[in-house]
Amino acid sequence: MHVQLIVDPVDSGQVGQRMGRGPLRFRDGGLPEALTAAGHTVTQADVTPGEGFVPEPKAAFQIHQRIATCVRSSDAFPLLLSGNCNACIGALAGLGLPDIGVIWMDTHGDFNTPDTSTSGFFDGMGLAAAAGRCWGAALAALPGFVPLPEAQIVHVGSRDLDAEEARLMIASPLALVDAAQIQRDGVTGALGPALDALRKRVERVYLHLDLDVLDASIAPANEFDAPPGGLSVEQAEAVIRAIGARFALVGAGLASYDPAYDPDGRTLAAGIRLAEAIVSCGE
Ligand SMILES: [Mn+2]
Repeated sequence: MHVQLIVDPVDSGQVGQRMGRGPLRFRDGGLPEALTAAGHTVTQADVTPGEGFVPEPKAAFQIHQRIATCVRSSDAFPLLLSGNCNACIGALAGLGLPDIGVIWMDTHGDFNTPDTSTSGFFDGMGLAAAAGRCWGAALAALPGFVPLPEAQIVHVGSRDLDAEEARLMIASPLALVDAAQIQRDGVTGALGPALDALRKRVERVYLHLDLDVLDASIAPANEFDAPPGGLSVEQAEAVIRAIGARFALVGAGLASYDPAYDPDGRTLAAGIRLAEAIVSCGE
């Protein structure tokens, strides 16, 4: 497999801070070497927002456009390393596929809108924006971007949804397979029916992996204290295998990793292992 690592070291419009350090840690901490040792060829592209004072949403839309250009200009498998989850929008725009499914592995919903967010955290709206629920005018100006039909989304591993966000997700046609379901029924039992239903709609999928879907006792990802009951690395691998068994995986992203919360490198090692599993399932 030929892999294009797209390195987006940005968190909330800031370069190389907090979760923006995660992509650099993966890049410099062994991910390219691990993929090469597994027999893949790896090229790398770096993206950053524009110079000068850039408001946070504008920085995000600039990044989306640059990621989309990277994806579009290469036939390699795009593996996006990003500080924020909303960078997925750039990858989807670059792929430019209206009939793509998205598997979104995340403790959080990322399904707030400006009208439901109590924190004001822009990145808590990433999946809602990808689905066209907000930021419509800015996204309409992003070449290649098509709002993602919500019936083509499977959200996996949630254990910390905001109340209003949860109401939106439950009312949406997206499939919601939370961490408690996975711990109760296993990956195959909990996730299999949702993936089978998605397979009736689409053949190709993009996988978004927020590292905080893993249990913090195994792999601490960032400062947002995730409740217990998260996925093990083996369960996350089983999710990836279940996807690979059904779909053509056309791209993936790892996000929300702040190395400051990972002093002994357990999350780094887990992320590298999961990236290897992802690439081995790539189209
Ligand atoms: Mn997220």
